[in-house]
Amino acid sequence: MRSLDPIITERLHARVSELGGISEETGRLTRSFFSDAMTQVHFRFAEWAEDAGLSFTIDAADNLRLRWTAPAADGVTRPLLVIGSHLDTVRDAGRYDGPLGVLTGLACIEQLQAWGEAPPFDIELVGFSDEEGLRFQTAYLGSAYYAGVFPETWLSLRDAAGHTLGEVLASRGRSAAEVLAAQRAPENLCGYLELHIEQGPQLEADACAVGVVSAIAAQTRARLVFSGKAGHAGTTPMELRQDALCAAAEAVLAIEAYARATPGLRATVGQLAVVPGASNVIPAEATLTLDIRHQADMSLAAAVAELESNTRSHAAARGIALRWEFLQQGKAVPMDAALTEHLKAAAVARQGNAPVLVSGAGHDAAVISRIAPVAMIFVRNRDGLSHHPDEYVAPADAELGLAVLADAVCRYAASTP
Ligand code: HGY
Ligand code: MN
Ligand code: MN
Repeated sequence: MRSLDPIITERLHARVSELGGISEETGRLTRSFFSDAMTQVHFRFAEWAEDAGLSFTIDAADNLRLRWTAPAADGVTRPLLVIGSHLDTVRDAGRYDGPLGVLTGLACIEQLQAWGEAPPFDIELVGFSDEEGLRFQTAYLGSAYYAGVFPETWLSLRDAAGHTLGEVLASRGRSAAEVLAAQRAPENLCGYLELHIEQGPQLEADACAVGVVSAIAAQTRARLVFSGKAGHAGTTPMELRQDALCAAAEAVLAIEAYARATPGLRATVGQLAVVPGASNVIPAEATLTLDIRHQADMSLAAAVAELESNTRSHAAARGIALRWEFLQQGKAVPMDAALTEHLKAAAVARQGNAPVLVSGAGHDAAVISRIAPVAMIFVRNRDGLSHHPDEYVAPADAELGLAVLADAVCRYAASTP
C-alpha cells in the first residue's frame, strides 16, 4: 500500500487547528452561515487552492467550491466526483465536525496529485456553508442550494437579528430571486463522498479508527410554542394561572421520558425561550425546539404523532394553547452500496476491517443523495464527544481516514469505464 506524504498529513493537522481558531465569537468556536468568519476561512482556501492548482469559487449560497480537472482532460466534459462536508459549526463547537471532512478532501486531492494519479473524472471539493442550521434554525442551507433544492419558502426565515435569509442571500448584489433561479445541481455528477467524525462511541468501542456508514437516520426539527397569560407573580393565585413555561417544562420531561422508553429514538430540546422573561411575571409564552430522530422512518413518524397528541392534551388541561411548527422533516437516507463497497475495501486494506454504522447525526450527504449516489467514511473521535469544544481526533486516525478516502477514490477510478 502506498504511504501518505508526511508534508500533506502535517499540513492537514495544521489546517484543522488553524480553522478551529477562526470564529465569530471570542474565546470559543462559532462559525455560522454567511458570517465574516466564514469569509476568512474562504480566503485561506483560496490560497490553498492556488497552491494545489485547483479552481476556486464561492457560490451564491456561500458554498466553497474547488475543482481539480486532471491535465489529460482539457476541453472534455467528464464525470464529476464530489468530495465535501461543511465549514459552518454549532455554537462553542469542536474543530473537527465538518472542517475535517473538507480539509481531508483537499489533502486527498493533494495526495492523488503526489501519487501521480489522473482520475477519469473531475473532482470538486465542496465546503458547504450551512449544515448545522445555527443562524436560521434550518439545516442544510448550503447543500440544498448546491443540489438545486433550496425552497423559496426559506427566504423568509429570520435570524436572531431579524434579517431574513433572502436579505442575506441578496447581500452580494443579486436579488434573492436571482440567486434562487441560478441554483442548479452540477452536471455529470457520478458520486459524492464525505468523511466525517463519527460523533458517537461505536468506533472507539470497536477499537477502530475508521468505519463506513450504512444510512443516515431520519430527523424532524420542530418548534413548540406554548401560549398562556402573563400575570403578577405575587398576586395571581396558583390555581388561576395560565403559565406557559410550566406547560413547556411538562412537555420537556414528557418528551424525554418517551424517548427513553422508545428503543432507537433520540429526542432533544436544545432551546427554550420565555416571554416576557421577567422574574416577577408569569410566563405568557414559552418556545422550545425539538430535534427528534430514528433510523426507521415509520418509528420516527409514530413518535412525533404520539408526542404531538400528548403535549397538546397536557397543554389544554392547563388552559395553554400549543402550536407545533415543523421546521424540517428528513427521511432516513441509505448510502449507495457500490460507492460504499469502495470505501469498505479501502478500509479493510488499511485497517483490516470496516465497521458499518448508522449515522444518528445528519450530514450534507443526506441532501446530496437527492442528486447523486453518496457514501460516507466515519473517523473515530474521542469519547464520541461532539458539538463540544473538547471534540478530538487523534492525528493517526485522521491520517487513516485520509488514506482510506484516497485509496477509495483510486479504486473508484479504476472501476470507472
Ligand atoms: O445535528 C446534526 O445531526 C448535525 O450535526 N447537523
Ligand atoms: Mn454537527
Ligand atoms: Mn457535521
